[in-house]
Amino acid sequence: MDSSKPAEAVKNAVKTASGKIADALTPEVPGAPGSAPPTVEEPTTPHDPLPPKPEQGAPQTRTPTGAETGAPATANGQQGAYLTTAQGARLRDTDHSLKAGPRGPVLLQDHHLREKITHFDHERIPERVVHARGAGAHGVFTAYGTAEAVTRAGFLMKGRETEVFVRFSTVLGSRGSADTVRDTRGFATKFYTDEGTFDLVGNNMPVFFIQDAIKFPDIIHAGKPHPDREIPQAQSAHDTFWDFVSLHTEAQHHTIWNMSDRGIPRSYRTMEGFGVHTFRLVNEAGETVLAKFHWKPKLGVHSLTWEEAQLLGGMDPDFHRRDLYDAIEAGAYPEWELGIQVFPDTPEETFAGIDLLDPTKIVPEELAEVQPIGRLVLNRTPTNFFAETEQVAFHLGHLPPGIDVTNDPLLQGRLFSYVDTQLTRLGGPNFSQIPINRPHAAVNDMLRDGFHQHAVHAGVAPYRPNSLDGGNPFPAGDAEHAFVDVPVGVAQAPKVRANPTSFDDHYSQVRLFWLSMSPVEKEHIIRAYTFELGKCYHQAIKERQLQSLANIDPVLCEQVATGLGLPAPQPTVPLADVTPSPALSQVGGEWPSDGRTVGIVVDPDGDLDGVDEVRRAVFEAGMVPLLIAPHGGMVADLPVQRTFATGRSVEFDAVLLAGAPAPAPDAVPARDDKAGRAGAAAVDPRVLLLVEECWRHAKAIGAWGAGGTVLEQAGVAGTPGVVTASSGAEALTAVQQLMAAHRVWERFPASVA
Ligand code: HDE
Repeated sequence: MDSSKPAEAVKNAVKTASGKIADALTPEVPGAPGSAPPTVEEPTTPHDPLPPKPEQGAPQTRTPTGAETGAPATANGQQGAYLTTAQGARLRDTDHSLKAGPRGPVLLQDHHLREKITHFDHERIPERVVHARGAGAHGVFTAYGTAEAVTRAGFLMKGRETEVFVRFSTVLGSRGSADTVRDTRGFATKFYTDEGTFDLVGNNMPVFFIQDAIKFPDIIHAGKPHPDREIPQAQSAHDTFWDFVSLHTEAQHHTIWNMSDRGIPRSYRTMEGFGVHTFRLVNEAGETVLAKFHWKPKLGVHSLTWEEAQLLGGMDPDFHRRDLYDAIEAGAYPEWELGIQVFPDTPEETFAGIDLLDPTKIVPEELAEVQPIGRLVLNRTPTNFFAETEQVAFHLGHLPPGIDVTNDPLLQGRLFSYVDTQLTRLGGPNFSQIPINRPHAAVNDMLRDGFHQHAVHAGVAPYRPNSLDGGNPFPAGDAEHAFVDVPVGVAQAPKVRANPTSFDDHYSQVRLFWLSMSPVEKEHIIRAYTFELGKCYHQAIKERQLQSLANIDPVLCEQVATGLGLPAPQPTVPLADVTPSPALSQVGGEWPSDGRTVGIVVDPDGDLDGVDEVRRAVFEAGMVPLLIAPHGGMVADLPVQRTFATGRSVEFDAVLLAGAPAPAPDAVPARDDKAGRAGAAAVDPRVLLLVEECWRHAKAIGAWGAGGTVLEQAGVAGTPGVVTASSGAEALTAVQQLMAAHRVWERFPASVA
């Protein structure tokens, strides 16, 4: 049987679904599990495994040494129609242990029972120490060729296409924690180049908490839950975090990024990414430059509001994961441009007075332009989360010829850490042979044996020099594009545990960041500090952090102090005279709305033809329509995705009201707390709540027909970003225009300038 096609039995079962329903489900809202709709009856006719969903990708079937096998990606997993043991013996029963009679004891000889349970007992591996919670996707990187002058890396040559796997993550939380917590996000990219794998292991913030890797355990121990009670999970709003960052003031720059809207992204698709460290690039002629890597999202940088983030933590803890996979499934492929800031490779390793080896500093884009060098498109979701996202192993030392490291002490420590952690996490030294980590370049190392060795090495001489294997493997030279360790000079210096004095400035760029924010972004930062410090138990820690805020900006300090009910201290260092960098603000631009979600409130007695038209128009506009109705299933011919009970405003980027639905039978507080406003209202109170929340989260709202009544009842008609239109098409057009700015910013009145 051809394993790429579903069995006849399944196809026939699908065909029996009513034509009417099948038609109504087209185009489909993303997220259906499985590649074919299930039948009510359990399928019993044997057939090969169903194919993966169309949008699912998998690691290429390469040998452990990087050779293409030509086998389909599905060969990575299961095959054949029948249940077997791990050794391939077909089994007739997996529901009953082998017993001495139906009521007798279980027999030790039951090899199937033992194999099944033993394997299950060992299904878990240690989660990542940091970045445990994440989501990955496959994609392709296409180079513009604009980096050819500065690097010999083959994958950056014009038009070159390279397969990639990207894993996004939060830092602090455990594997099962919520996606929308306030935290830094990881942005790690594995480029499978034909000159060896390149891992760009970055974050969504361009600076880091510490200047030296030796302090990484300290900042992480401070940020993780308290060791006695193991709370709070996945957040920095607690005493140990603020204790550390207020004593260790080089962390203040990264901390203000976390307190800004960058700490609560709307989507992985709306995050910038940064390599953070300065790298050294080397071209064919052996000339070098220093460079910083940037990822720029096509959809612009966009964040949640704090209340949205908190509600989502309960409503949909998988919000970012779902968003990433739904977007790919819907064909709204997440996209970024890779760019570099290029600096001359001078002995001082500074640019415009900024120490390029200090990872707590940025170089403002206004001083060194970010030059685009290629485009990343994520176009396939993983087929198996564990095999791909959990087992992918990144390492800063995975460098292709043309890209080298610098002496940034944070980077240097990371070069040690990543392999070391995989030894425990992935159970031995052969993790690069796991399918997702297999290089797409020929591998001929002299590493042998070890746990989980998949390669079958031939020959007798895994050493150099040798004559017994004919001298193989041979060292490569420039002509063979060997990796170059750039021969940078190392200054004569005493061996010390010390930083250069240029690392001592802990406040000027924090102030630069603050002054670069728009008023509404400043309000959010004040709110975040006030919230987080307000959650701390000890006043001494709050006072100490207020001192840092005073050294950043008096307005910031006073506003937070007011919220905490504490006096605002005076600065202990002179306030830096800095030039703001408008590029740091995420407000003010216009971006495409690809893959955004539009909630459509449906009244079963309302304009259903209009709803159908709008639903299709939303799809055509590259967005995802989610119908919200009083009950699940279908409303006439329309499939319902959310009910007033299951839906919540925070799932939608914009909302359209196609009617004014009367209170549904479950609109009683005893059944649904959200119906708390039940009473005299003619409209279901959950719909009013939805509109109120969308309004205060500054989302675009549109209505037509009876939908206008809802706007009136919610008291928002005629306010900025609220559209009353004569048809669904008109409402959608207006709402989509508003969505380009991400939010209706004028709805947030700012009290600080
Ligand atoms: Fe990491 N980091 N890190 N980190 N990091 C890990 O490696 C470490 C740092 C980053 O999706 C670990 O495989 C040290 C900066 C990402 O699999 C570990 C230091 C930046 C990911 C580790 C840093 C990062 C990690 C844990 C201080 C942004 C997730 C599991 C010098 C530029 C990768 C693992 C993925 C993961 C060590 C600091 C990004 C323990 C010692 C700075 C995106 O090895």
